[in-house]
Amino acid sequence: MADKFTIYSSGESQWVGVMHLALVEKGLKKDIDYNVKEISLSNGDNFAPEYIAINPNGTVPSLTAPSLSKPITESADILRWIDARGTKTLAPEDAARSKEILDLMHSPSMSTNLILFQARDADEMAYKKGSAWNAFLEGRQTRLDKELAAQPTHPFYVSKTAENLSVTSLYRADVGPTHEDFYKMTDGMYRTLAAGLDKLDSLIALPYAAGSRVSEADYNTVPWLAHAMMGADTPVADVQDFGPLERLIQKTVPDFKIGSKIKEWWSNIAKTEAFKEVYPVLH
Ligand SMILES: N[C@@H](CCC(=O)N[C@@H](CS)C(=O)NCC(=O)O)C(=O)O
Repeated sequence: MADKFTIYSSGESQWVGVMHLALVEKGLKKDIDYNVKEISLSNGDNFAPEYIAINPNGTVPSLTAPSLSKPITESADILRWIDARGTKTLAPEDAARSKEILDLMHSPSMSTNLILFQARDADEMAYKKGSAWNAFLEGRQTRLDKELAAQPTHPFYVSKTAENLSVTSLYRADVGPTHEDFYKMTDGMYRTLAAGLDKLDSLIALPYAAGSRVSEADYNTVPWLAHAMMGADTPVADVQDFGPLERLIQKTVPDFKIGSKIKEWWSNIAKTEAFKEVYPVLH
């Protein structure tokens, strides 16, 4: 194929799911239509100078192609580039609704990092410290420290190392009074997350997120929810079990429930071939 492209992906990433759902939907095949470069987030390979040259945010996914003058570094843009190849299928019926859904799912206040890394009390903090997320943060820190030592004034490494250390240092400290502000902040963030999920419920059109056919609105939302459910310790094969995520949020917002439209939509989208291929389990 003339324009064989390269995707930068990671088994540890949520947002690569947008791209993988689109690749399956469009019938594009690994090694034939595109090559895959796997980036380890837990080793901080996304912070390697060679990768920062491709994606200055140090995030996955990214996509490069001979026809592109520069890499595409946002999952929503990657989906659209993939969708433009061949028959267009992922454009939303209701563009305004779809835009609102995309803006919500990608907004910083909905970041699933809250669920993965933060804590609201000493028990949660102790649990997180004993979890794989601690090793994940330390792996990144080791890599960032190394890259910063090699390039001490590089703006990306200066800010990213400080940002990661602000969380890593809470994991390194004994659980105690130093964590109180973190707990309060986290509690407030769960309130915002609950409100965001209520908003998502109000935005969902049925049967699919933006109307009667599957579109980019679905494929930018599935990875968020699958990752949030996994982060809430839902057994990964229990794709339809919202209980653990609801209970996690109810600790801050006692009457919180995942909305009925989200539940119906999830059940619909989970029956599609692309969902089944990319999400045999939650991740
Ligand atoms: N807005 C970006 C977000 C990408 C993103 O944050 N990816 C995460 C993995 S899901 C990442 O690479 N994180 C590494 C980091 O922030 O250091 C997109 O949608 O592509």
